[in-house]
Amino acid sequence: MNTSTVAARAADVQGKVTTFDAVVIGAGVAGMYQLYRLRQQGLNVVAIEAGSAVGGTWYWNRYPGARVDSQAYIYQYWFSEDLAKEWNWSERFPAQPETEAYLNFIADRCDLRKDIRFNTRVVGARFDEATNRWQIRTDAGDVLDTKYFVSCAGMLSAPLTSTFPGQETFKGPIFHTARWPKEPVELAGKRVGVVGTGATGIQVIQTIASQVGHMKVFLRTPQYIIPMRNPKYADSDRAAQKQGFQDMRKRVQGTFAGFDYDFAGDSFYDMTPEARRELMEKVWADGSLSFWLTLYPEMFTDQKVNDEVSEFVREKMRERIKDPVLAEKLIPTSYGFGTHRVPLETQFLEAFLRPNVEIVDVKASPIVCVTPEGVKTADGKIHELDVLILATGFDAGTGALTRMDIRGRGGRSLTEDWNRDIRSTMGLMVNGYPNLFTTAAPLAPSAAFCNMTTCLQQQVDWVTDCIKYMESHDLKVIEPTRETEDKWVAHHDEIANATLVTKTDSWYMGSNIEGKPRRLLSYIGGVGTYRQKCDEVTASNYAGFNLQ
Ligand code: NA7
Repeated sequence: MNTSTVAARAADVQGKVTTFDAVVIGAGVAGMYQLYRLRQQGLNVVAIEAGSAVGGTWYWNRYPGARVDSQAYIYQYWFSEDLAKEWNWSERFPAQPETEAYLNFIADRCDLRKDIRFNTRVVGARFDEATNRWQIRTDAGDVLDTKYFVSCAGMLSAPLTSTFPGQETFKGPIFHTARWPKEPVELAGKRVGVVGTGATGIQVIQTIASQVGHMKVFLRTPQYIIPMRNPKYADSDRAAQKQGFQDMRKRVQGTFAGFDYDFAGDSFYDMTPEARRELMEKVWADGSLSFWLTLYPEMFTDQKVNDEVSEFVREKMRERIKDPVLAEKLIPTSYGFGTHRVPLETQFLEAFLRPNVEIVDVKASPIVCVTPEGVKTADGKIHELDVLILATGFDAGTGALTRMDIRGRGGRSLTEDWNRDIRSTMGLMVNGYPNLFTTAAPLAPSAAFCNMTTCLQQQVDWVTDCIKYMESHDLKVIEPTRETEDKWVAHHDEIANATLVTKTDSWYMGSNIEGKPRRLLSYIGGVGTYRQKCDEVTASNYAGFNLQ
């Protein structure tokens, strides 16, 4: 052991050292389930959670209008039919408080909280090659010594809170949407600025437009949108969902994006323009992400197909925005429909018809800084505000892990590795980091092209099976070989680079972060295909992985 390792270990053990079989980061959808599954296996496991309660995304993102874009009956756990039968969703796309309440219900019923350390953040972790164990450091100064280290830290959990210089000088409050306070925020009558019109900004803007005094929306890139159809559920709907639990559980596992709907098998080129129009109208009327994820697979790869669908959506948007100047600002033309996340919305465009809502075109005149009075744009103008809302997004996929100091073999740093090149083996493990399992990490569908609950549960199940195998075979270490990882990265890139998604700038490509290596974060080969590939690895007793 060299001197720096000795020093690092000595520093590590200043806090209290506790030994575990497995440490899970996060108590959101994935972390809660991972804790449950490993505990069920008889392992001594703890989950570390930065928030004061369970929920992950649904704990942090409590901004006005926060709502899930997956239908409630597929945004749930599948491990217990009894629990599913007890829970009653109120509507098709529930708002944040209801989803958070559901996750609390699961935590209660599975008695999860006793094994979760809340208000605690993992700050670093080091793999000790002498013992084949991880030492994980928390901001409480404690050290957790563990064989297995499972990250359920989330894909969109590292918010970009310090977006602009001068934020600290602003006289009013600044809220990033993913750090929205639990206490009510008074917006009535206030001059409110909103930066960002992604899925989050859209939900905020459409919700607060009628409450605020005046709103300035700092808009850089307009979005294709789909109007959400969100009926309340009747008892008969809920009964049918409960009845269909097992079928639905199977169904979501095999579709392209982990939803219940899938491509219908219609090929664009086999259909007449009239038939295509009819299909688009029909799917559009569903008011869900099915318009994005079921029309034609070619929409993601073929410019002509994408152009036709994009124009259809633009036409739908133009019907709602008659003013040509406003239409030009709000309707996208510079990229294709569906080449990054498509938000569902409710009266979002209509918010801009209100006299108290104004667009500041920050493509033409970018934001330079925040001043005590408000936001300064490149044209020299200061936009005076009382409250500033940042819906500016996340360091997606990698940020949750690279913001920690994770050290693998030879002290190598995951932050440095991923700052150079974002790689993983099926999004589940990384060569050089033995016994570290990652959910919602790059190069798996769970990084963006999936109904998250489907993919997170599949990944947790894979990790759980792998750990079970390790324990039953008395193994100490598992790690994908470099060659296996190279093959997965090449496979991922081949599929990704054949799509139009890689041509559009967004967090999907990491391009919202300056200097982030460009690679599609999400595996786009389909959830069903991905599951099959993961299952093959399990069935082969982890061929392509070093086991000791
Ligand atoms: P997104 O989708 O990354 O959106 C961030 C928005 O913030 C987007 O409109 C950005 O414009 C805008 N932005 C970011 N920085 C700036 C600056 N400097 N100036 C102007 N505008 C800026 O984050 P969301 O939270 O909406 O959604 C993330 C995911 O959460 C979503 O996809 C769902 O899966 C749930 P840009 O497009 O970069 O021009």
